[in-house]
Amino acid sequence: MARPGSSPWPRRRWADRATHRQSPRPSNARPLHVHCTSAHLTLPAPSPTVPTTTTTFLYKSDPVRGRQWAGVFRERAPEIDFRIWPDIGDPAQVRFLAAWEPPQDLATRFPQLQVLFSSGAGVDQFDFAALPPALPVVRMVEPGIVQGMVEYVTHAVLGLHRDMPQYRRQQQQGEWRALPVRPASSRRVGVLGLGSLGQAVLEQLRGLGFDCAGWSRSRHDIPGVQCHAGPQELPAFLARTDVLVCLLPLTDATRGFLNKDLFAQLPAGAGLVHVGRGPHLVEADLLAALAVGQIGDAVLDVADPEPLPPSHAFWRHPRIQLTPHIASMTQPLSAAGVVIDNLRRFHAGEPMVGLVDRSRGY
Ligand code: NDP
Ligand code: OXD
Repeated sequence: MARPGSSPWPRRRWADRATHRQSPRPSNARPLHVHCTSAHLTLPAPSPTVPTTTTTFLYKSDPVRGRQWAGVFRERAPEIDFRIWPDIGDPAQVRFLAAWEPPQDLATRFPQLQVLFSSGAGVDQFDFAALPPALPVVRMVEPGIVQGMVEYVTHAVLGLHRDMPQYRRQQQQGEWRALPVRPASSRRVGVLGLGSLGQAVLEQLRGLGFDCAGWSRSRHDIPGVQCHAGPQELPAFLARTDVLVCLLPLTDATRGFLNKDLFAQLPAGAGLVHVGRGPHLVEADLLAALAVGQIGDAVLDVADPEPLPPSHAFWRHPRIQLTPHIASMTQPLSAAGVVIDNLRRFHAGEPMVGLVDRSRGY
């Protein structure tokens, strides 16, 4: 990891940044038409410790969003040669890559690569075995993706809490029938995964008055949330959970986690909100649990494969609400700012936010 004084990048003084911003783009640069909304951002002020022109940051994901990243880089880190795939420039200069799916030959193609950033919160799309063993991998932890997830899960939990799927079914039958209205405090919500997303979701749900619990690998202490940790505390967590939210990362340990054994430990009629990854869920087990009412209703934002084939049972199931993996999305403007902050941390030898522990897979 680069440390002050040992960096391969020549330092620039802050005054140099303004000069660089006014200089014309190099003739080989592609024109960028960025709608600049930085006035709406509350990103930290730029510091003079950003790497310099010899450093290429390559973005390999949606090019429309990439152009928004480019605008933030131009504004806040103009010393960095920001490029959007496939305009890679000199591969030997590529030190940083932000990608959803990195190229297969990443190790040989970019021999100077120093950090791989995931353009999303998950990193299960990376083949860790194909990456250089010492290459730091950083997942996306940024306020935009957190806010989107909070909105989606809150909407889903409120919908289940207020019996919206049942009213939808009644409407289709022309049935006008009121169900009891329960206070939120009597509804026990449980969140699998207490990471950046799980914790933010719980904060919102707790604010709405739900009886909240969470489960994670290691012990957490979150005010107002009953925190459970490890396999030995999973049964107690499930037994008290009326609405289960899955916000786990997909790893070897969590693949197939939402299965019949787990469903059987929930109170009968529990709701499921699944926003993790499709392979967490054993589909046949969910269908069986819905058929006998062990799961009352399910809100699924992820599937395996995506998209589901047209004949798949989930599409028309009366107790499944399906969305096409839109629970949340990385927001380019805030994400680029967070990555620039991480570059500064990397450059200063500080820990980057979202650094992945490759041995755990998340
Ligand atoms: P984090 O890495 O911040 O948190 C992961 C949490 O899961 C941690 O609390 C971790 O425990 C826990 N965990 C991991 N493995 C286990 C295990 N084997 N047993 C128990 N707990 C475990 O992830 P994020 O909160 O940022 O994101 C979570 C996931 O959400 C992503 O990986 C992605 O799959 C999904 N996602 C889905 C989106 C969508 O649109 N549907 C959008 C964005 C993300 P500990 O705290 O102890 O380490
Ligand atoms: C993510 C996602 O991981 O969108 O960011 O699923």
